[in-house]
Amino acid sequence: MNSLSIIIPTYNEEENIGRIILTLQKILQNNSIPYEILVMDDNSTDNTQIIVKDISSSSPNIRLIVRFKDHGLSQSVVDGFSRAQYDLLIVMDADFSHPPPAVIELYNALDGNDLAIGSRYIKGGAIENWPVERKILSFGATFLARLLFPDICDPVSGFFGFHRRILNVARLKPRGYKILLEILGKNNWNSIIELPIKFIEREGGSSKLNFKVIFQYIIQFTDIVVFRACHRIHE
Ligand SMILES: Nc1nc2c(ncn2[C@@H]2O[C@H](COP(=O)(O)OP(=O)(O)O)[C@@H](O)[C@H]2O)c(=O)[nH]1
Ligand SMILES: [Mg+2]
Repeated sequence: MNSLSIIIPTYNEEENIGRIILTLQKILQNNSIPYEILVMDDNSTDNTQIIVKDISSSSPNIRLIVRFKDHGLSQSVVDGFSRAQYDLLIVMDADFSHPPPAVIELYNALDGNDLAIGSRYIKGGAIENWPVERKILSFGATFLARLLFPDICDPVSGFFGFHRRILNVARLKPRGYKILLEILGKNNWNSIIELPIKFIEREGGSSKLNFKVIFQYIIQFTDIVVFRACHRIHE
């Protein structure tokens, strides 16, 4: 069995982080998958760090990494890629929007594929409990991304896995929330699979999405277009 590193970015997730780690531990143990979980925390001001430290004191494969500078979701995730030990990497949110059992499906799908995406927009996927403004924003972001990757239904999902071999960290300019698009746009990969997931809006804590993040997405999109024009990357 290949070992798996799961990367979870957090900022003030005290209502979710303990439960999501325990849920993942159970699922991974039941499936006999060797793993580590990296919690990439941007120096949360709530009890997130205390909760993770408490769990990691008895489980060394749960690792808390507190980041004091260059805060941001994508920056934290890319930092996690460098700190993770294993060759299979999965990124997911802390807030239960990404169904934990689907981690096993992504893991299995990486046997034979470079990348596996937990997809909200492929047949069978869904989004639950999003207000209409949020749906419109996501539609706009996905529409833009599909101009680059017309064959991928959800190129901006926050729930995905890949093999380290496809990653060239030096090329990435992490900003905003859509780190998957950055990976798709700036790395060479061949095979990709999308698996339907039901994205469920968080119940505990609050979303950190704001206008800055939306603006960062436009900059990121432009940067990827320029990068691809200069580097002749092919899917
Ligand atoms: N490290 C880090 N994690 C973040 C940051 N912003 C959001 N997150 C985490 O990224 C995940 C998704 O964030 P969320 O606010 O739920 O975004 P939404 O689902 O798009 O509304 C959650 O696990 C958050 O705790 C950040 O600036 N730094
Ligand atoms: Mg969320």
